[in-house]
Amino acid sequence: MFKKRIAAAAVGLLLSQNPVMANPLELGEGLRTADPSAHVWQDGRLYLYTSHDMECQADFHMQDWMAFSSENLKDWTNHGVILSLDDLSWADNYAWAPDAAYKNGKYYLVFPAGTGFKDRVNPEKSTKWMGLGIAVSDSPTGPFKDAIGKPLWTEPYANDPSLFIDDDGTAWLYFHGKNHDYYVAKMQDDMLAIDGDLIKMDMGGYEPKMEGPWVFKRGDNYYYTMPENNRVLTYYMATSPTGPWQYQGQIMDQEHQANNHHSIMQYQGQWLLFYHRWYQATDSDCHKRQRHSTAEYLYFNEDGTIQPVKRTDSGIRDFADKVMK
Ligand code: FUB
Repeated sequence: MFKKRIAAAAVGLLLSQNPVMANPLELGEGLRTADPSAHVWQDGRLYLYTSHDMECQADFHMQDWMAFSSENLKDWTNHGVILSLDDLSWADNYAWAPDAAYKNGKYYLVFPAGTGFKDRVNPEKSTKWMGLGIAVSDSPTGPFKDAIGKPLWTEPYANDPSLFIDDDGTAWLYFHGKNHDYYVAKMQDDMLAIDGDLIKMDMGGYEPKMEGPWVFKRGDNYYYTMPENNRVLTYYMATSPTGPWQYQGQIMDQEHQANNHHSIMQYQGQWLLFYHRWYQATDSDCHKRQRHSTAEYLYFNEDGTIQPVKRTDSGIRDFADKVMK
């Protein structure tokens, strides 16, 4: 495992020298990443925590999680694999969308993982289960260690965590599950368990199917954003991290009848949307669309609502000139 991590990091470091600066992000040639979760930490760099798709994967049987960082959003450092299913005693599949947080002087990676098999032809035969784990490190790029050696809970099924630290230091854990999509858990201060029960949120009467929630705060407004029906990025607003939420509509439309997964954050005063796109891979034997991390600028209206974002090829390639002048 150690050798695998070093090799992945070394290959990525070499490939991150590529001068092309556009979508998809130049995270490493031949590397398929998805579900980018972006954060800026104390050192002023922007960190991306991603899922890691296997080359030409037939289903989402991913094995590990990766991290990347950049200062100018043009030159990316590949920090390699930061946690793998091999490091877990309780899951052997579905290394899906991670998120990260900094609290108590430590970095936390919250991640979904699971067991069993999803039978897409005969769903009644499926044995797939997923839960959320919490890993900790003194470094933003790991290696991360499973902090409790088990999932945070086993029921209900949970996937796609979003860990939001509020201004008062409270950590809120949002996720998507089966029929439990609009719940949030308050984390204990030590981040090793949830504090109390899952809290059902008031979504203002509109609760469509969704994946990958992402929560952030801007001014006095909280934003609950998500790929509605797994495809179209939409959002709600509230004045508290637990709602009541008010639906606001679309941020980004769908592409290719395929999933999207995103994060929204502010870096150097500029708001950014990180997400993934399905590109026809030209450097691959399977000649099918594979997922790659991408980014766009994101803007707000005066009333705090979000302006719709279009997918572009140029992405944030002029970030250094435009924002860092
Ligand atoms: O990457 C695996 C899964 O696909 C994620 O958990 C979902 O959000 C979708 O992006």
